[in-house]
Amino acid sequence: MKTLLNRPAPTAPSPLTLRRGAARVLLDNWTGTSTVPSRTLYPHQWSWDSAFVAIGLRHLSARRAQRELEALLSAQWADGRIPHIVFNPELPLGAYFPSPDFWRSSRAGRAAGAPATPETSGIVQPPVHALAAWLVHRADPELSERRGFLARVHPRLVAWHDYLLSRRDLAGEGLAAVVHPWEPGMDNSPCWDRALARVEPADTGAFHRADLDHGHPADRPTDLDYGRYVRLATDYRTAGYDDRTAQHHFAMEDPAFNALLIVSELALADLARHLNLPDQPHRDRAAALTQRLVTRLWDERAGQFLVRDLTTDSLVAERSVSGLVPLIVPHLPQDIVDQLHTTLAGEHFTAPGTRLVPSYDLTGHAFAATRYWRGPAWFNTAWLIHRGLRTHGLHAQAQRLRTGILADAGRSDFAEYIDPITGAGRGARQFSWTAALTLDLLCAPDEEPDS
Ligand code: 2M8
Repeated sequence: MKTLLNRPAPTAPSPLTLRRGAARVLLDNWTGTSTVPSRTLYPHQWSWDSAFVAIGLRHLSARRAQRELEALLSAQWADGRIPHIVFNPELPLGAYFPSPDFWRSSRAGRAAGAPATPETSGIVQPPVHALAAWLVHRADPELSERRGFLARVHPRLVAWHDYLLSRRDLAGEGLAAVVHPWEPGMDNSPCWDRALARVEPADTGAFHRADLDHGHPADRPTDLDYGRYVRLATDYRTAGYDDRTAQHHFAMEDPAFNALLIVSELALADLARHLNLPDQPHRDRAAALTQRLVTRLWDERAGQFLVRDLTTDSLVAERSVSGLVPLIVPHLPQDIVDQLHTTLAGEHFTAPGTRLVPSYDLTGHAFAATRYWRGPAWFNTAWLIHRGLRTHGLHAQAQRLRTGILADAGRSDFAEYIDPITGAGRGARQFSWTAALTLDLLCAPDEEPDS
């Protein structure tokens, strides 16, 4: 297998062509109030997609980027959760599965605080939003001030983090837990396999997988996976989406999810300072979370973070990109930064076909080059790791990754993900976060991450 070092530098279209192409994707995927991840596969608004989209959109229109986040936050539940999907009521139910009539948020989730409208899902996704809000503000502080953007989003983002650190601290150990494989955003990662094996799948004949109308079955999760996703979501719905009473049969502490919470907590500190509110509580919280992340999820032998399964209270011995994303946390111990860097550059994550980071260990028993989060390399995790490398002063490595991201985005028509062996684009094309994060790398090449 070729290594990162002897692979020739990828070529990218000119920055202007790339920039125009990325802007076109974001314009085409804008619905009037927010951006869909893909017109075909994902025709509603997704939570962490919107945060990534806002980070890119700010370079085209800071106003639109603000509206993207505001639209998402307007669907926030009274308990603080930001739902992972906000449904567009104008689309037919069959446009995506699970549809609004599956989640039934306004009825089933009423006691937990779901809004009467719009209809949403009942689960969450990684908390990238405060980071996005701060970056969007910085793109045009004057507009932000004039529209009262930060003052309006700040309390909602605080409520969101409060939800994660109270209702979702299922172990009582100071980290947020995810209760469905869709929550960490890495749906069919091998990290969930053992925990999912304990879940009785729902009858796959009882639902129609709209994803297979657009995506190739060889790329997508299997029917068995879907049976289990549906079972877990159905059980949560039956419990009224109420974390105080729900019995969670899937409960995991995910490194990337919690790392993003830390970075977003630091962004909240910046927001608070700007609004003349106390910022120290946010910094204290970020410090406590960082300490818990290290204590509970760092694995010295693996040289990376691992997922913790709360049912067995043990670390899951699978290497996924989620365990490298914490590089984005500014105040990690230096030896951990060094080891993460070594792991990133080693055999598990150095792919022959791309400079992007595979979603799962290339040498792992469950590696599958085209199947979604079981191997393919994704642009959002590459962007996060790029930011992490810069955070820790690893500028040459960041620059290499940046070149790779731009080249792959351009030649794949902004694909959803890349086959790490062949380098071929896979999944949806004109995918929004690929375009948005490409735009961000082109337009903010020197923006220093806060620390
Ligand atoms: C994928 O997840 C959805 C379910 O939420 C799906 O497979 O239908 C994941 O890649 C997730 O991270 C992403 O937010 C979503 C929309 O792009 O698609």
